[in-house]
Amino acid sequence: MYQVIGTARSRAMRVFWMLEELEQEYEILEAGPRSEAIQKVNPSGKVPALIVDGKAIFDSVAIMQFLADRHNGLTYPCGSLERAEQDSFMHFANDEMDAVLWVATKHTFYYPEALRVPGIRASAEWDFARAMATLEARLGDNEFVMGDKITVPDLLISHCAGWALGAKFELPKGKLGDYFKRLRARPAMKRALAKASAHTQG
Ligand SMILES: N[C@@H](CCC(=O)N[C@@H](CS)C(=O)NCC(=O)O)C(=O)O
Repeated sequence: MYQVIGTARSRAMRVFWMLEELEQEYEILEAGPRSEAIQKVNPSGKVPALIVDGKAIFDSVAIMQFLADRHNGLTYPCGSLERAEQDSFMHFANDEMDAVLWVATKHTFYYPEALRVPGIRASAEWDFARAMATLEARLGDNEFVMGDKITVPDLLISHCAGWALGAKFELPKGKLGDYFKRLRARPAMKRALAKASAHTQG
């Protein structure tokens, strides 16, 4: 059985969701960033980590793609043109959404106060709005970013959109708003949330 180190309020949520989509069993080892449990397996102290066959894999995106490849779900095969496009959406989400939100988060409460630059928030909102315009154009009338088939970047994008909402960034309405709602309504997402929350409550 897979083990995931992390919490629902971290990027580990992406991994729980992916495991639910793939209908894989997993155990949550609840531990936060910089905790002793994560530092034992990941020198950076960042969550999540996936423990598989005694080996720890880090980085939520690497973990999600590994699981998709291993269980042949939510992905196109390596070397296909579709996979190249799918990967480009992964990089888009990481560069234009995750990185922007992470900078804003660090300057809001994560860094020691002396290092926080409040003005960063305005530039992050500007970058995020541009990312939303790009995504809207790339999504078009599709159900998912790759068309009819849900793939790994949909989960990543949706997780970032939830993060943005929590951080009070403006999220578009219309087709993109519907796309976000569609993803968050997925039964696998709800199962992941219920399992992670039940875990947190003990
Ligand atoms: N690219 C990594 C980022 C991991 C990351 O930054 N995780 C946060 C929690 S969501 C963390 O552990 N931060 C601790 C730190 O930066 O010190 C991933 O996607 O897993």
